[in-house]
Amino acid sequence: ENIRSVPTDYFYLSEDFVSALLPRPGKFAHKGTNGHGLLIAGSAGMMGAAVLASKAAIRSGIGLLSCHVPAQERTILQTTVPEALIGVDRSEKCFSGIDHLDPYTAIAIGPGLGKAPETVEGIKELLIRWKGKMIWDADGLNILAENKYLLDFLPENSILTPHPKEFERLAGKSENDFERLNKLSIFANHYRIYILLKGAHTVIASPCGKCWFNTSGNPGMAKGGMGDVLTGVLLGLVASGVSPLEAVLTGVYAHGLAADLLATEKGYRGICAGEVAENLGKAWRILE
Ligand code: NPW
Ligand code: AMP
Ligand code: MG
Repeated sequence: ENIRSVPTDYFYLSEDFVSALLPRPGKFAHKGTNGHGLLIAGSAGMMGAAVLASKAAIRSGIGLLSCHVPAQERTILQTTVPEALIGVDRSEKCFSGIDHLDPYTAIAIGPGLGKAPETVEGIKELLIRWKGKMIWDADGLNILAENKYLLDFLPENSILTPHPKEFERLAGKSENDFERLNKLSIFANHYRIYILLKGAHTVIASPCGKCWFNTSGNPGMAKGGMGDVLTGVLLGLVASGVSPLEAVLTGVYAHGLAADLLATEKGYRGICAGEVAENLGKAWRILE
């Protein structure tokens, strides 16, 4: 009886609804008007996560993408994602902080980041200085979960993308799906954020008490790196000027749709995260 609840409306995402929501690029758009996203991701041994998120971001409408990576790992990204600009950290092996934030229209942080003490300090400093659009995933979320007071510093309308384990770290254990769903709405409402509980039917909770269940995606996505791709999609959308609400609804659906289209060619077993990122264009083509 000590569990609060917030009034919540539940919806399913349909292709028509998502397609109608997706803003069309303007004819006179150029890379300067399409936003400049910053991805803070990767650490020694987990640079794949940064590569996957970058590949997805550059296929989701962003004008420019900068990746902030540990100094000794820069070549991996520079060679696999030539479209991305690279900024290097003072630390050789992990994120420890970033000097200039002015050029960016949105920041995504977390995939493959690790939880080194200097990374935790870097995140604390970032949260004090950055009040703009943000997407949080993976170790970014795990660091928030281990330092819960930081949640109060999240910019309003930030997007958090936990899988069930990451959500448990943030919000504690749930007895059942109903309790988990209720906690999700409370979390979104309390911190004034969008929070996506990833899974076979990803749930998107908004700060104003609405929840959407995604209908795209397939079991072939139950593989490492799929969530890192979603982070890139969301960065691409938000950095290019799509509102956080429209970005979460269209991004989650498009991510699943790209995997569905790929599965029709290669089967559930045959698809992988990198190919989903590369296949995003087919999903955008349908939705645009
Ligand atoms: P179990 O086993 O059921 O108790 P972690 P991670 C649970 C990076 N990556 N439903 C499940 O727990 C990420 O970006 C790098 C229910 C599972 O064992 C992170 O920075 C890659 N439970 C870092 O690795 C590619 C679910 O969570 C546990 C669930 C660690 O991220 C891979 C794992 O969660 C990866 O993306 C579900 N739907 N999903 C690279 N190539 O560089 C997950 N669980 O301990 O947070 O580890 O998600 O692998
Ligand atoms: P992560 O655990 O962070 O790598 O994220 C996994 C991604 O794959 C999320 O976007 C999930 O919604 C998606 N996913 C995982 N398993 C399934 C499934 N069985 N059906 C549909 N989507 C899935
Ligand atoms: Mg993940």
